[in-house]
Formats: sequence, structure tokens, C-alpha cells
Amino acid sequence: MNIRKKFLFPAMALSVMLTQCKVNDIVDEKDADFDSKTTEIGTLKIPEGFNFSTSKIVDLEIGGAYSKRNADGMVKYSIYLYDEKYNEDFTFDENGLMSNVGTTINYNTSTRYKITSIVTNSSQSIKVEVPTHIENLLIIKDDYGSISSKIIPLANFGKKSSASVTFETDISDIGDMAYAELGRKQFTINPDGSTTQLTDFPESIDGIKVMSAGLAIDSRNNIKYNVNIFAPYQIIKSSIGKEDYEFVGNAGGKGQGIGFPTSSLMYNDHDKSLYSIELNQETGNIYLHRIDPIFGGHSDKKWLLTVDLFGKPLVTSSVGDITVCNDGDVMFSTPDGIYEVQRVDNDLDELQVGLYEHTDEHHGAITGMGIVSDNRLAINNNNDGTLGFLDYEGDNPGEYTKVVGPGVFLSDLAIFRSKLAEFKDQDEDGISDYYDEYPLNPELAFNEYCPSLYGHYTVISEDLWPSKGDYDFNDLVVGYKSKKEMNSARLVVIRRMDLTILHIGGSFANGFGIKWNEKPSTVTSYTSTHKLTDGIIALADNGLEAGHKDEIVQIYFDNAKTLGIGNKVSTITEYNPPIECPTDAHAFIFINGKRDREVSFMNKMPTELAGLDYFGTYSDVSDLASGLTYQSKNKLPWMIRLTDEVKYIPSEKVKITDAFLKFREWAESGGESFKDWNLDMAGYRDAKNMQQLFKHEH
Ligand SMILES: [Ca+2]
Ligand SMILES: [Ca+2]
Ligand SMILES: [Ca+2]
Repeated sequence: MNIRKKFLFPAMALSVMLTQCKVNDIVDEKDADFDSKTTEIGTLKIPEGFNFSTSKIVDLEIGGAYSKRNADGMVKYSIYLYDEKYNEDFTFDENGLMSNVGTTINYNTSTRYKITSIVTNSSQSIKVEVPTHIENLLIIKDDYGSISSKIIPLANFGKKSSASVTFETDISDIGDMAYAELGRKQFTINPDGSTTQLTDFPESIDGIKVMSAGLAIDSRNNIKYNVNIFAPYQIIKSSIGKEDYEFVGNAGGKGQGIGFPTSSLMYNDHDKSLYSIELNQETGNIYLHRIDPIFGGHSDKKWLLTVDLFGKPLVTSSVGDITVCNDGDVMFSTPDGIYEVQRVDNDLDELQVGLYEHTDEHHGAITGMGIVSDNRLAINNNNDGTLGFLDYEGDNPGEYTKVVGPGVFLSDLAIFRSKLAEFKDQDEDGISDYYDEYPLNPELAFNEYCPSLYGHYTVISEDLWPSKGDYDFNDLVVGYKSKKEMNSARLVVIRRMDLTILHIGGSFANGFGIKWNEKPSTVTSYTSTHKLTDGIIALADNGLEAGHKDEIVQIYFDNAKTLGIGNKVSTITEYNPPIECPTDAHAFIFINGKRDREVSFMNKMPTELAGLDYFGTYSDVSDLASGLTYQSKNKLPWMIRLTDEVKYIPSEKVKITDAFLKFREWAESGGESFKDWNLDMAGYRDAKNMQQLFKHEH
């Protein structure tokens, strides 16, 4: 007898056009005197090239090997912001996924916020925007339930802002997984024959006493079925790796039984049914029952199908386990040997029954059997508790190979069969249901959150541009976030954005918009819950601002005062064809009813409707030709986009440096020191110089 070293599986191949304006539009405002004042903020020494950005684009190349149990080779990588420093206990939505040892993984330690996911079978590049103060990305690899993760320190990226992240195949990559039971004990059997203990089978469900007599696994859907050892022998369903036990087929919680206790239970993926073998105590005949996995019970003995296998009593003392072959045939055990029930012409009504006689090592009916993906039958030897394999349709039919086993006589064994763990792809978009965030929508597969699932941007601004402001940066404060719904190629189909005015500190009625460098014709529709009020903006048929040729411009409100603080604006943009994830979008405000008086972040280019004549006047030293915009003589900006939700803002007329106490060091270091200056850290704020912002919804 050959001894095979590997238990379950042999190695498998792993596989500007700008409009003109009149500069005298400006002089009606309280302006020029600010220029002549020497304010403290004017003494900041800002290094050349610093643009006050609080985020960076990181280029990731993600890939790696996949496990043997993965048949389509596709792996999902989810990307999270991760920083222990901020100590936010947070459990995210992967919570509860099963690891490959059947335990539950909880990611609840200081994880900050999901950005997006990709699914790939090789290696894929992805660009993500990351707040500069975030120190790590957490990347979680989900290989059809086999979970591993890596923390990527962003400091390692250096100036390149790119990294290659390669995952190795998990050590615990075992292909098929054997689940076994003994009394209430549940465990998996590892490749080396050792066992991993799982949570015990419950003592009761809905107040009904239970213990498992038999076990079956629906590998494709990660479902485990048990049959209660106590009358009326109900079928019990649970998710693999979870403890959501429930009786099948009844709302009342009592459970129809199958009418007899049995260790013989199996799930047949070919017809999505449960099967059981019954040795009828009265007639001695052997019946194969097909059981509805939804209904479960045998109400009035009305099985989906019952076949009297031999048409006569079989002289045998018992029947043991039942299992299903990869071609849908059924095998079951008796003390005489193992019977194989072959279907004829794929029809279970016509059966042929053959027998593999027991070797000397086997006596009695085997209660632990399962077929592994390479057509070998795993058998728990009921004499010595070892495990072995019967080659039933390979090179040496009938050959039995003994391997080290758990050393116990199992009450049942079932195989989680890797090759079935795929791949139902109901919407046929190439992303299996398991990974697809929209499993029934072929147009969508993934989400991307900006700045992150629970994060918000906060735009702070000075609205006297091109005159110098008072640098309290509270004239218009807007909070927003967006969700991009992407197709299987990670192109954006729908973009949803929620936006709220958090503060109005100036006297002007300002408007707010965002510009993308995309053709406006890609937008089929843009809708908003807020109707513009002031008649300043001309809208195109698709809802975008009209008059832009090579850019998409959306105006969220044209008068902050009529919208008011705290009112949320929700927008939906639909793209056709879907577009690449834009990374060069930026917000702008337009000042006091003048659409052409447009101010944005430092070194962002104005929209095609911005008035050129403002640039380079008063305090502004913009040089559009060289890409230098919205910069004062002292290299200060008029707008800053924070990548965080901010709870406090400088009080009226208080310079930002007297409220955010680390702003000076951040700015003078060119963004290298105190990258987290806007967060609520000890010593970072002077509370008496600050006021609370409106707190928006999450
Ligand atoms: Ca799909
Ligand atoms: Ca889909
Ligand atoms: Ca101000």
C-alpha cells in the first residue's frame, strides 16, 4: 500500500479657454487695506513649491499568488487607511469572514476607513488618494475566504509615492478542507493530519435540544448542514465559520425531521439537493432520499425523490456515511464495503450500484467519508481513527492509501471542496458573486470612497481673493464626501456626492463647484437635491454647468446663504461611457454672485468660465502660463482642502496660526512636520480662538 505524504491534495499547478472680465469688478469690496497690513501670518516662511495640499496620490501595484482552492484565480484586495496613532476602534465590514482555519477574524484595532477594492488574478495597478498624515495602508487579501493582510508603511514609499505589494500564498493553503465531527466537537483536519478545533456544536437551537448526527457541506455557498441526532431529526443549516444555526424549512422553529437519525447526509452540487441513505428498519431495503435543502423535512414521507436502491432487502446490519462524487454519483458505506451509485444518462432514476469491497483494515460501516476535488474518497478508518484515500476512478481503482489521521473515530466527515468555492457570477460581469459588491448588477462591481468610507473632506476658504483675507479661513467651510460606483474594469459609472455647508464666516454669498478634466459629454445625467437659486449659472441638458468644452463642472450651490448652514446637498452623476477614476478634480468657490470670480486651491487651474483679469492683481501673484495660481505674495493660499472632518474652525478674525497651533510649523516645513495639524491632538489647538463647526451626518 502506498503511503502518500500529502493528505488531501496533490500539488496543483498554480497556477483654458478663459473668458475675459473687467478687473474693476473687484473694487466694490473691503480689500486693499488688507494688503498693506503686516499680519503675523505674513511672516510665515513658506518653502518654494509648497502648495498646502493635505493629501497625496499613492500608486500601488498589488498582486500575488492565489490558493489551490481558488479555481478562477481571482483574489480581492481591499485597501484601508490604517494608523494606530489615532486609536480609533473600528470594526469594518469584512468582520466575520471565515479564515481558512475556520476561525473568525475581527479587524477592530485602530483601523481607519476603507478606500476601495480590486479583484485581479495577476497584478494590478491602482492609484489611491491618501491623507499625508496617514502613516500606513492596510491591504486585506481575500482569496475566496482565505484572509491575509499587510500593513504598508507609506514612509517607505519616499518621494516616489508608489509601492509594489506582493502577497505570498498562505501557509495554510491546503486546497480542500475536511470538516469533522465527534459528538459536539467540531474541527477541521489539517494537511499534516493535525486538527484545528472549532466552536462546539450548540446544545440547543430555539430551545430545542440538538446534537449533530451527520454533516454535509455546500461548498459553493459556504453552507453547512447538520442533521439532529434527536427526533424528529431536523436538518440544521449554518454558514461555515459562523454560528448562525437555524432549522431548515420552518418559520416556527420546530423543524421538520427527516424521520430517522443518520450520519449519512451529503450535499450534491449537481442538483443542489441534500441526500441521505436510510436502512429501513421494517423492510431491510436501502433507500436513497433526495431532500429539499430549503424545506428539509420529510412531511408525509414526501421526499423530493426516493429510490429503493436494490429493490429488495440488503443483508446488512447498518449503513454509514454517504458522499457525492465529482460527477454527481453517490457513494455510501455499509459493513460490506462502499457502494457507488452511478447515474445513467445523468438521470438519478436509473441507477447502477457497484461495490468496493473493504480492505482488511475496514470493518463496519464507515461514518466519515468525503470526496476530495481530485476524485479520491477520504475515509476515516473506524478501527484506528486514521484517514485514508480510496482511489475509485484514478490510475489504480480500488487502491487504498493510508495517511495519518486524527486518531479518532469520527461521527461524520464532510469536505469543503475548493473547486466549488467559485464563481457563481450571476450578473456575468466577470466578478464572481463572492467578490462582487453588486452581484446582480452587470454594470457595477466595486465602490470607491473619497476620501474614505467614513471620511469627509473639509474645504476652508478666504473669500476676498484676489485681495488678501484675514486668514481665519472660515468665510465658507464646506464638508463633502463621494462614493464612486465602478464596473468590473474599475471605471466609474455613477458618482454620488453629499455636501454640506458647515460654516459661513464672511458676508458674501458665495457659490461652490468642482471641476474635472473630463469631456462633459461623458456625463449622461447629473441630478441634485438642491436647485440653484440665483440665476447665475447656465445649465446644460445633462445638468452640468453649460459652456465648458474640455472639463466637467458641477455647481452645487450658487448662493451659500440661500442654501444655509447644515443643509445637505446630495448629487448623482452618471457617466456613459464609464470614465477612469479622476484624480485631478478640484473644488472652487465663486465670490458673491460673480461667476467669473473664481478662487481655488493653490496651483489648480481655473475653469473655462473664470475671469482671467483677476489673476496677478492685488495680493494674487498667479502666473497661469507657468501653472502658478491662487498664491499670494507671501506664498499663502486662499483655499485649503483638508482630508479630514474638522470639528473646530478659527473664530472670526482669528488668524489660522492662532487657532491651529501647528499650522505654522506644517507650512514652514513644506508639509513635512505636523502633517496632522488639523486633527484634535493634544496641544494642537487654542480652544479660546476657535468655534465649533456644524457637524454633518455620516
Ligand atoms: Ca458578478
Ligand atoms: Ca456586478
Ligand atoms: Ca476670512
